[in-house]
Amino acid sequence: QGKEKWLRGDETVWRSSIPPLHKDVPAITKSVVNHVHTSLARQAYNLDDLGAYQAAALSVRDDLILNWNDTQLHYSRTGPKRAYYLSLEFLMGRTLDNALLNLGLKEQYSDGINKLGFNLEDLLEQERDAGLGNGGLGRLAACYLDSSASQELPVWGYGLRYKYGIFKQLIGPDGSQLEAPDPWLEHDNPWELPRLDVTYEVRFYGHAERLDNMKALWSGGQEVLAMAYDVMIPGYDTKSTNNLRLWESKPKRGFDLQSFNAGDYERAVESSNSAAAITSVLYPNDHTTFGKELRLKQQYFWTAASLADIVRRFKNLDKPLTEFPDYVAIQLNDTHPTLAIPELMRILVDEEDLSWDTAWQIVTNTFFFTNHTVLPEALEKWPVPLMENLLPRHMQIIFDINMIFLQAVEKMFPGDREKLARMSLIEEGFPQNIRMANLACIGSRKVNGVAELHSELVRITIMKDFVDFYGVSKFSNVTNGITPRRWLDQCNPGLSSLISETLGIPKATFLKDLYKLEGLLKFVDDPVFEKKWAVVKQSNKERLANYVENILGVRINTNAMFDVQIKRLHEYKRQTLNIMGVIHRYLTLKAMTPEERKKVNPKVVFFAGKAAPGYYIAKLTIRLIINAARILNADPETKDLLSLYFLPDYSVSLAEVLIPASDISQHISTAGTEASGTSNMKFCLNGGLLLGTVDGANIEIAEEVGENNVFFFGHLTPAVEDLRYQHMYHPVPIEEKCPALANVLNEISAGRFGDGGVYEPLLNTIRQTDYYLLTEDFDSYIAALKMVDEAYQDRVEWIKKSIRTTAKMGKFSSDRAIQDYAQEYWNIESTKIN
Ligand code: T68
Repeated sequence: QGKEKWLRGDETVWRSSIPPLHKDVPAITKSVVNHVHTSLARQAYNLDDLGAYQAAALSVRDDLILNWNDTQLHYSRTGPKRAYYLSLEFLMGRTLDNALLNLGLKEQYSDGINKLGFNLEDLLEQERDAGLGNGGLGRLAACYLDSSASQELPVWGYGLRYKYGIFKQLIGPDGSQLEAPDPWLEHDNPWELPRLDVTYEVRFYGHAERLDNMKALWSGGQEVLAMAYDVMIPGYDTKSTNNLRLWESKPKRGFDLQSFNAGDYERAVESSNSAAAITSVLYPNDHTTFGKELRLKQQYFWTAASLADIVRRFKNLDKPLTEFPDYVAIQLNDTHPTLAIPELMRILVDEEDLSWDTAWQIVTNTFFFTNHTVLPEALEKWPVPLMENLLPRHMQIIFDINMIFLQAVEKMFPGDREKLARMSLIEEGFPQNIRMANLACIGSRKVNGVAELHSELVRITIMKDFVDFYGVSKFSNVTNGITPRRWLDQCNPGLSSLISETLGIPKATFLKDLYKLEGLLKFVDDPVFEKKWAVVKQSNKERLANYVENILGVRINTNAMFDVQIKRLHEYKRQTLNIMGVIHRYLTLKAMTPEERKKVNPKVVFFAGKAAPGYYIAKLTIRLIINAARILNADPETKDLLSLYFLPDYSVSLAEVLIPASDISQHISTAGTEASGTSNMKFCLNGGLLLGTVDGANIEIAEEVGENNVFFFGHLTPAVEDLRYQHMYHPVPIEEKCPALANVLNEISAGRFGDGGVYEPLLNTIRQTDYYLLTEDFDSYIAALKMVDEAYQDRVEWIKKSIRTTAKMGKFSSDRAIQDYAQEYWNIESTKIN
């Protein structure tokens, strides 16, 4: 280094010509105006907010690119071990605000934009969310990228560049969810760099011919092209800027000229259409698998392109392949990228001519696997005939891995046929299925869950046999985290400033070391501080009220308690429990005298979240919420005391408005079903209290903040199995088991919230098997809600709880989580970029 020969031309000319970063207001306005004129071909007289946003974004992008260049050059020169985060979902949300905060340029841009006659906050609203994910799993990936860059760790993300992200949710006249496409790239995306020169060919179908030494030759079939788009990921308060590489599918050749010339246009474009289809849309299902060929195509397309890219980068280091795991760690975000395991085997054995055993040694030292759920319906399985047809070579490799593995199992547990059947990569049946979690487990060095309870459930349920075989040390825990840059400073600047001013430290100090928030505990009893704390919450409630007024046209009472449940709609998350609780509250209010009502705390209940388009019961739940809201919000006797809103089209950006405004939020899954949850952490970081079950990360939050600062209810995990058994084999009528809930169901049936018949299928899930145990938890849920009401009456004590909660959120920074992965799993180190 330093002594290297300069590659091209005059080094001093090159170096002195690199543009500077835009750090002061004059440089910023100059750069923005430059982009208005030259990139957009517009001028002051015809510039609107969208154009001004685009010019500002292009200007910020210039800075990101310079930092990105330096970071990537540094890593290519020094060749450190790198980690790769393979995720089918990256739920990034908006970028401009985050980039400005991470670069430390927000104030300067705000001033500059003002000078040009615009308002930065308005421009920020012009940006579309990058919604390339369903929920927690995808947002977690985005938080981890922010933390990796902020901690100056050499980590790249790999994913797909879907043309359409998560669908846009509309509400029909009858209150039901409708879906529309999400054309998020319509206005061009300034945050990505198309890499026309970074392409790989990916094969599907064809024929695999076995050769000697467990090798094979895979040929024929269809080939498509993967082209890279790079998304810059700026670290906070550092030059370090990482990369998220997203693949787009393209036809290898434009179209089939022969058919075209023969006049068969349809046929000519057919294959190019089928290539483009691979990355056209994000599958909107969380927690269910359908075995659809296009989804498997997505998974292979993405893992094949990513691995080809990773192997090529490794080869630039000029090291023997046996050292691959010393330079590369690959984290599998759920089982979606599990095909990377047989794909790396294929590359090493078939293309690089390594022995099977050497290759397997490399593979099992490279991969790490994160599980995000123990729900049986969410565990990925692929039909053998589908795999055989689409990826014939991978099917052979999976069979070979399985054969060798089962021999080892048989050796350790001779004669245990049932164990063998459970551990096999192949589930018997018609057709046979491939168990992706089993493959991910045996192909990885370590397996982790996402919260303590969940990791324990992984060990004692879905991975029990594997724990017996490998020993428990392969199975550990990394509790999820969230980035405090977006989920405190960006979404709640008022609170962030108050904390900084109170602790007497710059924001950067606690945004980089969230444990610093503990300093707030000293001020819990300071009435002046408490007052300021309450003022911030109040202004966030006003901001939400303005948002609601904008989209629903109604003004909500910001003196009421704000109660929020926002997450994907799912039976296990029990939005139904919440809505039944709301209706119960309504019926109770109706039965009160006006005198009694005067003592009641006003409350506004918010829901938001999308249902998978094919998930009938979840969609019915939305419909019930919306139709109940229509009745409640129009009832003159009660509407000032209880109102209900379903905010459509939940997104990262909407979460950023809702979370800081919440007094209490609900995380009420049946015990043992929510692996972690991450919005629970976001609410608490913003001083919202938590009403929840003893599940997922709720437990660890309570450990941190103390049980007297959270509202827990419901049965515990060990009881759940037993209760379900009782419901199956010794059912007790709901009228006996839980009269309060029975009454609510009857009112719905009777048509109090519109045609009762519509809701029967939903109500019957509760009346019949009640798999998620609403009848078991309803009474204690209502009791917990009552405790929340009582606690809210003592506003000063509530504020103290709120401060204590925020103060103890240090553990839940994704910086802590990513350091766990870096040290305990990947073995990578931070480096300063100059
Ligand atoms: C979530 N999982 C967990 N899955 O439910 C949540 N699944 O408890 C946890 O906090 C979070 O992951 C992060 O660990 C999901 O969000 C999906 O979205 C999903 C998508 C496709 C297929 C299966």
